[in-house]
Amino acid sequence: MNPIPIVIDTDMGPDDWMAILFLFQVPGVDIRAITVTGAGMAHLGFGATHALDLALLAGRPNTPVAFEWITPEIGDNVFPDSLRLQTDFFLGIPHQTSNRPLSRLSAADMLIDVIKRSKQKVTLVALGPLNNLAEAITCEPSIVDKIKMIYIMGGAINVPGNVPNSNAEWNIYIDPVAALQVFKSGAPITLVPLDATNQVPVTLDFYYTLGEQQTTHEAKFVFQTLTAKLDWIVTKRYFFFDPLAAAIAVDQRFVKFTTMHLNIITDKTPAKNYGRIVVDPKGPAIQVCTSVDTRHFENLFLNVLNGYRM
Ligand SMILES: [Ca+2]
Repeated sequence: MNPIPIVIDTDMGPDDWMAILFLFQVPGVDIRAITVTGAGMAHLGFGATHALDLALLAGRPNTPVAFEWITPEIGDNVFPDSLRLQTDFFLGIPHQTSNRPLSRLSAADMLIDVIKRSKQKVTLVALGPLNNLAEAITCEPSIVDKIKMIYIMGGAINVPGNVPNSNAEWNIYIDPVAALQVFKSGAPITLVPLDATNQVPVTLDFYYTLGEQQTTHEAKFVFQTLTAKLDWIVTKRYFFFDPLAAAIAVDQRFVKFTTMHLNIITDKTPAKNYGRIVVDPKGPAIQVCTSVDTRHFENLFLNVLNGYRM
């Protein structure tokens, strides 16, 4: 069987690192490129070079990495600076640095190029704000026909959000206009919202289990990442946001979906609704992950990271 072609679009936060290392370890997956947005967790240059470093760690140093050329106009909706700075410096985790160059293509052009050149339809795993995808689809709408599925970690539907207005979720809130362009593009979309990720907290039990079972470089790096996030784990504030979306992109035996017609509120007033996802019969049909078998996910994540069978 041909390997599944995947492009990861990411804002390179710590849970993105875990998701990326997981995907590199999945048998039968071909990571064609990593495209990095500067609108999310890591500032632009740092995020992109970290992606090269992770590709090196995963033994795929030639994976193309492209980034946005211009820091997007994202207004006031940004992650808190303290989080961004920690992310910029890889949470202080020691690692080998790649000496490979970043692509000469912008992130959007890389998305277009990889999708157009692929013989098979391409799966996109979107782990950050959606401005790269929106730009690619706007510049070259024909790529939509060659997208197998866009798996998006984002949104909060029937649960509270996690941004200052309490109703939206970060990835959508940072650029709701871009997210709505992607929603309306006609590409098939599977959304992994907070409704689903709330079901996969990073528990101390999982942390200790990973501590005992870290046989690969990938598993060791994830353990170090979680160690740096231990205060969040202890206070039950840390979840497998992006790793869940990545896992669903390659294995759907442990989740349930509901198809919903959804819209995104892009009006800035009232502020409490900005970036919120709402059910709207006129909105595009989106496959939404609503239920997760938590234990199955944890085992899958642990096994794949360690190079065991899925
Ligand atoms: Ca992310």
